[in-house]
Amino acid sequence: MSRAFTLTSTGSATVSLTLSRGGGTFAYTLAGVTQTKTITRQPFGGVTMAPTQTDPKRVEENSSAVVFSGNWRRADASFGWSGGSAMESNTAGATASITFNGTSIRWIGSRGRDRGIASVSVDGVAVKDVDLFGHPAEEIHAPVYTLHDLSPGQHTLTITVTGQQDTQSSSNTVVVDAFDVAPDTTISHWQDTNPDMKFSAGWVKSSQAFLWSGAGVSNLPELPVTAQETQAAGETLTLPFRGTGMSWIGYRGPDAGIAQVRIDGGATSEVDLYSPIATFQPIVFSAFGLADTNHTLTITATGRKNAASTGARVVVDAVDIYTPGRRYEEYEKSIAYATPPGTFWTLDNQARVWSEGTTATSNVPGATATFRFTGTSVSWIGCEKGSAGGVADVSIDGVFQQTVNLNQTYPVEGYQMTVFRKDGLVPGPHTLQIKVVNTSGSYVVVDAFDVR
Ligand SMILES: [Ca+2]
Ligand SMILES: [Ca+2]
Repeated sequence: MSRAFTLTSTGSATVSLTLSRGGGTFAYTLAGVTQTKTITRQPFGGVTMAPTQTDPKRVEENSSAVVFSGNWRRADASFGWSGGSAMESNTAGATASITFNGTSIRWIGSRGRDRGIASVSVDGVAVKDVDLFGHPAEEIHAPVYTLHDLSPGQHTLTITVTGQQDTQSSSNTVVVDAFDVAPDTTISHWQDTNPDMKFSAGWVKSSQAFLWSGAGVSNLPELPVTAQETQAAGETLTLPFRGTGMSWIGYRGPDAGIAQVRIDGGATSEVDLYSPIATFQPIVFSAFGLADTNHTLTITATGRKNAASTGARVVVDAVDIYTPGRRYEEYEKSIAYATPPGTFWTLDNQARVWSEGTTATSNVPGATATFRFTGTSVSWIGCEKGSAGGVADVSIDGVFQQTVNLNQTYPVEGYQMTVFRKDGLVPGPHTLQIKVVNTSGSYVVVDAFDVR
C-alpha cells in the first residue's frame, strides 16, 4: 500500500496506517526535505519490551530546567545519548545552565580526542575549568564533573564553552547530555574486558572499526578495548556487582537482535536492540532501586530478532554500576601524594576511560597516596591489567589491611574497579594510605575513592 497525503501549511493531522506483516514506512516531505519513519509491528506472543528505567536523579538536557544560550546544536546521532539526545557547541561564550535544588550535582557529558575545555560556575562563581580531552575516542555517558558541599537550597550551575582546548585535542567541542541532581551515588564504568565479566564461549571481540567505549588506545601489541558480541542463542554474560543500579551500554542497529536480561533471580526482561540507524554506546537496559548488596546481572542472547532486523547481534560494550556514596577524585585536595612532585607519582593521566577523566599512577616502590575522609566505609577505585598490575599495601589509620595485587593478563583490563573496600569503620575521620610495594615496573593506579 502506498498513499500520499497533503497537509495545509499550518495545523496538524492524524494519520492512521493499517500495517500488514512486519510493518511499514511512513514518509513526509516538507520544503523539499523528506523524512521517513519505519514502524515495526511486533508479533503477538513475541517480544515484550523491557520496562524503561531511568535514574530518578537524572535531568536531561532537554528539560525545562536547562537553558542554553548561544550557538548549540544537537550532538552526533551516531551515539546513544542519555535520554536519546544531547547538545554540543564549539562557540566561545555559549552557555548551558541548570537551576536545581540540592547540595550536589553531576554533569553528564562526553570526553574524547576532539573535546575542548569548559568553564564551570555555580551561582555566578567560577569553580573549575574542565579539560574534556581524553586519549580514547569519544566516550559518552561520561560523568564529567561533580560538585559537592553546596549550601542547601536552590542553585544555578553554568557551563561555559571557552573555545579553548587541550594541546593534544583536535577540537574544542563541549557536550551537555544530562545532569544528576543530588545523586548520592557513584558511577563506575566497567569495560567488557573487566575481569568480573564472564562471557560464555560463543562471544567474539567486536571490530575496532566502530565507536565503542574505550576505543582507539592500547599498549601495543595488545588491541584496543572494543566490545563483545554474539548472535548465537543461549550465549550469556554473567556479572557480579555490588550496587543499587546498573546500566548496560550496548548497541542498537539494523542488524541487532533480541536479548534477555535478568538480575539475580528476578523476572526476565526482553530487550529488542533493533534500530534502523546504527547507534553506539546507548543504554539499552537499566535497573535502579536495587538493595545495596551483591547482585548478579545475566544477559542472554536469544538468537531471535525483530522482523525488520537483518541479524541477531547482541553487543556488550560496557556496564555502568551505581553505588551509594560520594566519590573523591584522585586530584582532590583530600589526597596527598608522596613528594617531591613528579618523583613518585604521575598526575593527570588521560590515557584511558578513567573516572572523571584522569588518574594518578606510580611504579616507584615506597610511593604513598594518603586519603583523608570522614565516614564508616571506604573503597579504592583503581585498575587491574597487565600494564597497571602493580602491588600496593593498604593501611587505614596506620594499621595494615591488605596487600592488593592488581595484575591481570591481557585481554583482561579492569577499569574503575573497586580494588579494595573496607566497611564497618568507627564513625568519624580516617586515613587510608596506599603504598606501592612492587618492583616489577608495573603501575599502581589511583583513580578515585568512594566514601559512605
Ligand atoms: Ca540527554
Ligand atoms: Ca579519576
